[in-house]
Amino acid sequence: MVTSIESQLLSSTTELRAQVELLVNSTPVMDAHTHLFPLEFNELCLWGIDELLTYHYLTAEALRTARLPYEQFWAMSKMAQADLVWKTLFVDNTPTSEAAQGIITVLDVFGLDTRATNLQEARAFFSSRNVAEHLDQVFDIAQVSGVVMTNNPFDDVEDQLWSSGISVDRRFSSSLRLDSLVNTAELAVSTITRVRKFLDDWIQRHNPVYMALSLPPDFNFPADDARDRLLREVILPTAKEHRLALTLMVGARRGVNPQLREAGDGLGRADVTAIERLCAQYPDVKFLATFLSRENQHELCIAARKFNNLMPFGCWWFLNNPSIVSEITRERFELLGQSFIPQHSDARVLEQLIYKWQHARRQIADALYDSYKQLLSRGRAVTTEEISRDVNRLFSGNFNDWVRNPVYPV
Ligand code: FIX
Ligand code: ZN
Repeated sequence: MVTSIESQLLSSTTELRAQVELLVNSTPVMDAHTHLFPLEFNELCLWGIDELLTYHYLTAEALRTARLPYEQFWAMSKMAQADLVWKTLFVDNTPTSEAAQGIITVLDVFGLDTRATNLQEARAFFSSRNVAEHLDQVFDIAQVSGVVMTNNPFDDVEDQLWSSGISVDRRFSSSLRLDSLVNTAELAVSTITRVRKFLDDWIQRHNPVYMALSLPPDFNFPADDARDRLLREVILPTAKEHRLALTLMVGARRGVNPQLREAGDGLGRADVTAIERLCAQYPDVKFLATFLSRENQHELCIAARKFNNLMPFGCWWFLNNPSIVSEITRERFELLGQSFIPQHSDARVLEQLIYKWQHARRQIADALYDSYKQLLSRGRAVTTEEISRDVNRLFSGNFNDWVRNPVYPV
């Protein structure tokens, strides 16, 4: 018997809310940008309470309150640093920040004491884990089907690991990160040819899902500088030739306070028209773009409306706070329908997948529910199948389609 469409329509807001929550919380997500590595990458695979607490988001916060010089903090062992962060942010103060609440979410998921006065219980728990099983469980809890790594082709440690013939966990896709190439000074013409050959080989060997580059707020295109030349003569031709999307992460101001090391970067408002010009000049390259400044978010949506080779993704780094994620996600639904990638985790430590996705799903579910409720009030109800289609598109479909298919069918 065929059920009529009317009988499937979610015309009660209670039922609608329940279906949205169910689907948003149970649909697997493809995490488009992380700094995670699989177990095969040995010490590059970070997990456990000491890594979680020494995450740069938290060291920056702890060092605002803890009364000790930066150098003294960096001279401490990782465990001593983690103890200090715990005492400062979780014992002596209330962990209200997003990064601190993330730790609470992780501890709670594993049934650990969120009000502990020290890290004894948490350390005992994590060291009792079988790492491979733990990794599976984290992916399972976070409902993450796969993650994209950030691979630096010029990193010796990574290079040695790749060369040792490891077979990488299939849930981890590689990406070709080009920051160290772009940050090197002038390149001679002969070097350009060599670099192209080097990238071609790397791509052939490691099959990345995209090429990526982070850019400062003053990024301009076109420009009379070495970066422009690299883009035109190396990066964009390579993207075209290998049919690889190019991910641009714009607005990071590196080393604003170098004493804070990895935690010392800041942000700045960028010029979205530079990305528009790239999209216009390279219509056969697909761009994924994320901007770090809150002030650039609306402009990015409008640029994406003008160029269908531009895919906005994620609420990056300093934007990854519930209030801002909520605002940006709602703005994107209003301007782009479902043609964007709402979030990526940027996780560096395995268990961050749990909190970053749990917190993001909360905001995405609320924004999606409000959109459907508004639609209902205007005279159109949705079905469970439609919600499922939309969530799948947002959580994996848009990304998979973007990185697998060229702009125009050939
Ligand atoms: O450039 C990037 O990929 C940034 O995400 C990182 O550099 C940054 O340190 C980070 O972890 C942000 O979440
Ligand atoms: Zn990142």
